[in-house]
Amino acid sequence: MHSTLVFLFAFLAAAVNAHFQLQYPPPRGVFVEDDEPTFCDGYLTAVSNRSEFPLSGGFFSLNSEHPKWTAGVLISTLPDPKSFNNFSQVNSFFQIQGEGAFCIPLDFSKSNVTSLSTGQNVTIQIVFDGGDGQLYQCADLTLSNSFTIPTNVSCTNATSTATSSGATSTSTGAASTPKPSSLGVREYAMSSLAIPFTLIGAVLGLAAL
Ligand SMILES: [Cu+2]
Repeated sequence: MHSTLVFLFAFLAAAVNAHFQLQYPPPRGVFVEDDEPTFCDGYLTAVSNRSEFPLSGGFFSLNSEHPKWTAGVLISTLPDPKSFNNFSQVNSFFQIQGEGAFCIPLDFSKSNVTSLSTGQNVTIQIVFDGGDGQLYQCADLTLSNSFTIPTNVSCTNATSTATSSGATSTSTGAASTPKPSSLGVREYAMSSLAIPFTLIGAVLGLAAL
């Protein structure tokens, strides 16, 4: 009973605060708003109970409390990374307009990070900027070429308005059948793989807005 109430209050607190909350894969610990501007939301040590995560065809999901935001994924292959220098950028940063739940493809097999293998332990760090500075949450993973994200893990998008400064449109015309909005963001992110867009570039792009 007591723990249920604690959980409920934690959930409500997260729901009314600004910033973002990584939903999947699970972050190292519960969201701490005041620590989110710091490395791994203030969680400095890799967890022992890592989440299995697919080498290809994966996604991550988050809840955005900001209406317009830029995000990206960093990865470290160290067993217990301790600084941003231990991370490299997985894919292009992307910009999305909308608050609420978002599901973004995270396909390591199609990323610019090579030589990842099944069974490997990695840490991802989600970088998010909704206008009040860069925010960070980390998840400790074990990669797998046989693991599929369970279908009960939510993958939805509150809006389908993904854009990017300098990114070309991903529209391919009317030939394809209508798709759910979630696929819009997926397609956008896939096409963005071809666009060199560094972390520094993302910061400069935001500053120019
Ligand atoms: Cu915020």
